[in-house]
This record gives sequence, C-alpha cells and structure tokens, in this order.
Amino acid sequence: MKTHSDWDYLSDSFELSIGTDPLVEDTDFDGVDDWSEWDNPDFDPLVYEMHYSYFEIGRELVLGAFCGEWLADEHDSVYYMAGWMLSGFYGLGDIRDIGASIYRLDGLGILFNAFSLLPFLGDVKKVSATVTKFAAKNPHMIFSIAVFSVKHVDDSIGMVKSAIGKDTVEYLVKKGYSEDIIVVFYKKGLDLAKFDEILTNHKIYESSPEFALFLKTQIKGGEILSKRVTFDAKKIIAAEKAGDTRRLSGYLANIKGAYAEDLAKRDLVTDGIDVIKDISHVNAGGPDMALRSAHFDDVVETKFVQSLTVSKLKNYVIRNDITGEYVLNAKYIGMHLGGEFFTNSQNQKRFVLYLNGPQSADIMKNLKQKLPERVPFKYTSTDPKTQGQIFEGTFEIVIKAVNK
Ligand SMILES: [Ca+2]
Ligand SMILES: [Ca+2]
Ligand SMILES: [Ca+2]
Ligand SMILES: [Ca+2]
Repeated sequence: MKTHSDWDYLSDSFELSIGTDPLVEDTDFDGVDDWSEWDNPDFDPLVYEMHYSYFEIGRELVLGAFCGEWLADEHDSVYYMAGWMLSGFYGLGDIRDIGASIYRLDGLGILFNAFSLLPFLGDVKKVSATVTKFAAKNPHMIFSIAVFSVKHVDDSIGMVKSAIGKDTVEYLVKKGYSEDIIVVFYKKGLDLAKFDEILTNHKIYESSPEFALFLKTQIKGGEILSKRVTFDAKKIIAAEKAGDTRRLSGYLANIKGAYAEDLAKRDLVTDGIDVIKDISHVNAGGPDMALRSAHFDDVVETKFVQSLTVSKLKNYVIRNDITGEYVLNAKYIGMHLGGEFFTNSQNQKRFVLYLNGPQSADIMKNLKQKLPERVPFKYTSTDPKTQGQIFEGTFEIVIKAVNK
C-alpha cells in the first residue's frame, strides 16, 4: 500500500527517492506543488524558481530580443535574458517565431534547441558578456542566471563566472571546491555560493573541518554520487529562503549526519573489512551499515549530536526496567539488517557507536560509565529456513569518538 502524507499526489516512498519532502506539498516553497514540478522537465521540485506561463515566457523572450540592455532592470526573468542573448545571433523575426511557438506548442524545447546551436553560430564570449550585464542589473537573479546559462548555453566555468562573478568562484575554489565541481553543482541546480554561505553562518565548517572534502567525495568525474547530499543541500537553501528555521535546522542535522556517516565509512572500512550492508539514510531509520572482518560482525551507528543519553539508544540497547540490566535490541537490528546478520556467522558481534563533534569525547565518557562492555542478545529467527529458531550470544559495545 502506498502512503500519501501530503496532498501533492506523490507517494511518500517516491518522494524520498526524488528528494522532495513527503510531509510538505511544496518542498522548495516556490508556490508550485512537488508533483507539478516533478512532472515538468523545465522545473525542479527542490529549487525555488520563478514560474511563468508560456504566454509570459514568449513575451519576455521577444521583449528581451527587442529591448536588450535598455529594459533589463525591469524584467528580471531568465527568458528576457534569453531573448537578449539570442538577439546577437538570430534575427528578431526568428526570435518572435520562437516565442510564438513556445506559446502554441506548450514547451520550451524549441528555445533550448536555439541555444544549442549557438556554439556553431559564433562567439560564446558574446553570450557571456550579456550574462554578466544582466546579472549586474539583477543581482537577486544570479543563481537562476547561472543555472540557465550553464544548462542551456555552455557548461564551462567561464559561464559560471559570468553569472556569479569571478571573485565568488575564486572564493569557492579556496574553500576546497574545484572548478569542475562548481560547474556540476550549478548544472544540477544547486546554488553552491548560497549553500556555502548558509554552512558558514551555521558554523558547519568550524565544527566539521573536512566538510568541503566530504562534498568532494560525493562527486566523482563530474557526477554526483550521492543524490541524497544534493537533495539535502537544495532543501537547506529552500528552507533558508522561506525563513523556516525549524525545517532548516532539521535539514542541517541531516546533512551533518550524512557527513558523519561518510567519516565513519572512511575511518572504519579499511583493508580486510567488508561492508555487508550499507543502509545509511538519516530519514529512513535503522543503523548505518553492517561490517564483517575475519573475527567481527559489526553493526555501525553514527551520531553527530551535541548530547546523547542512553535512552536515545533504545533502538540498539534497551534497559530492562525490572532487573536494571541492558540487553541488545535484536528485533530492531534484525528488522533493518535482515536475520542473516545473526544466523549466518559465528563471529563475535559488536555494536559500534561512532560519534563525531566537539562534544563526542564527553558523550563517550558518559555512555561508558552507564553501559556495560557487553550485552546479551537473543534473536528469534523469522527467516524461512530457520523460522522460530533462537540465536543467542553477546554483543560487545564499542564507542569511538572523533572530532573531525
Ligand atoms: Ca506526497
Ligand atoms: Ca511532498
Ligand atoms: Ca515547488
Ligand atoms: Ca521549483
């Protein structure tokens, strides 16, 4: 059965897969619901955008072509800029026809097609100059301008520089983002300059000095490996724009969680250690991964928090109210990792809690005082082969604290 928690016609599980919020109809707050934006290839449900009707787009395009720089500060739409750009290469009559076709055919394909021909028609530098002029007249638009130009005209760092400025690009490079990565982010609709500003304001770099490196590891050869990180980043920007501090701090906690999971992976998965299950997802619950080495089977849970009490770990270790003793929450772990984790190996099992952050050493000390070194587990198999059989033993509790 599909669950629909909001009213945007997309099921919760589908929303998680495309990064939109299952509890919010309009994740990016731009006034158009998640379904409508997902359904329209010209828009992104995770990015705040100005929405124009096809009639308005056609009109802006023609006005931009005819009036260019003259009315640029009164028309802050990328379509005005598009018309202005095209006017250097196409005749005004042709641009008027493109505008009319957009209106008639209900789509922007013909416009993007015109742009794709620009490199053959001549000098892309001319386009860059228009981008710079338009961005200077509409500084609140620079992100949309950058995305539009990189996506549809020319995906070079030069184009990004024309839109967001040479200084901003240089500043981002100094932060540890390479030029290639900057282009990829803008092409994917992520406002890296804005994102960096939010991270800086919330002191993320201070508490996580390897954060830029983390973002880099999410990208390889121009491809974003982890969709989740881009999703989180886009949601952070949208929530900040809408001034929704509650959602903003939730999303920031998510991306910090992803960062800590990445650290854990880099730290714990070394030679001779296999990842037998990787289910890290902050919103999805469950431990982050299961590891296997020659002698150990580890359940790894990562936390990046200011404080942590034993009761917050009840998915992993539960205190028996009567005896006061701790036992492993084998049911929860079996539910997420599958019963095989308990049934198919004789290795010593461990619960590894990986803590990151300035408070992690104190949290570790406090938890170690309260928790025993080992807890018993008892797992009743639900696998068809071993149905009802009971697997018992002990779990070692290993806590690791880092501040990276
Ligand atoms: Ca929904
Ligand atoms: Ca939604
Ligand atoms: Ca929206
Ligand atoms: Ca949008």
